[in-house]
Amino acid sequence: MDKNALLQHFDEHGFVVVEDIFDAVHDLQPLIDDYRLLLNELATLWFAAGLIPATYSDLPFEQQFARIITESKHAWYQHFDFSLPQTKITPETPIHLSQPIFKLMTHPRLLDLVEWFVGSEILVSPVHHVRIKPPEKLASHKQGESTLTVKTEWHQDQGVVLPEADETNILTIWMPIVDATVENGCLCVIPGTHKTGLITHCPGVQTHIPEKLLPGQPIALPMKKGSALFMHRRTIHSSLSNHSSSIRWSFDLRYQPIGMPTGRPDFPTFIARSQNQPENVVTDYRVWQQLWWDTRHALIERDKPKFQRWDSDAPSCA
Ligand SMILES: O=C(O)CCC(=O)C(=O)O
Ligand SMILES: [Fe+2]
Repeated sequence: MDKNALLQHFDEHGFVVVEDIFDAVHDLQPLIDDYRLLLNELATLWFAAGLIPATYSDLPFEQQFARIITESKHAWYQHFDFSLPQTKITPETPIHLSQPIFKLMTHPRLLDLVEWFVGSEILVSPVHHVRIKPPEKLASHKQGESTLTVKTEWHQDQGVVLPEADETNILTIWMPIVDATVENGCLCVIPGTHKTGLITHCPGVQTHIPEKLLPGQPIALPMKKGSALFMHRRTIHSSLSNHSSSIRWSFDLRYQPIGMPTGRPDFPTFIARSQNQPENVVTDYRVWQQLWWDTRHALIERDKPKFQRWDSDAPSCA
């Protein structure tokens, strides 16, 4: 798709999928290997501590992953994420800040595309996650673990940051690390909803838009590994449950112009590309790592930092 067609699709529908951005061998395999290593390190520790019955190292990676996380008697998810949780941060809160993740976030082909939407001054927003969804049939007793490990309710990404960022052009990028299908829990979007305003979200286990307030017909968006979804901050979206027998995992990133609020002021940002201040572009993943470690330290002493704008008194949430 050329630039004009791509931007036109985005303006009209509020999202666009671009295929073959990431090469399976050069771009995604190092990331998968990084997570395989992490999984094996954790499995060894958890097995020794009696938290899992086996390390399952003879299984293919995605099945090993599914078995370990669904059998773990342990809060497993935060060990894999590259962002901090929104509550209860301690000096031991795990966060996985690896070079392959940094390389993904600063991938030149991805940033070339991001530049079309955000402009040449590109800041990496701290609202980013790995989502690891075990098969629902294995995972039913673990639903409370994290909202990032189960199906996602309807929302607008603008609805899960603070109002300070309402005018910030925050672009969501979502990319699957395995082919995302209707069976394993791909994303769903309601085309054109970026043209509506911000809709009331209700608090709950997940901050969500109640079904009765959904304007329009959703479509499922199956996507190939190597592709990425570019999505407007007001496009309403959700994801399906994972009914397959393997994990469905994905990364979601956010980019925005430098100098605008992120909507999560307690979390760190870095400059990924800039013509105006090239000297401030972060190219070493250890700088990014240190930013998050410093943030974790700063948040230990604090009461719960504020991330949500909604309260449950809204009439439509009743
Ligand atoms: O992967 C999912 O389940 C939801 C992703 C999402 O909501 C996002 O990336 O903004
Ligand atoms: Fe989202």
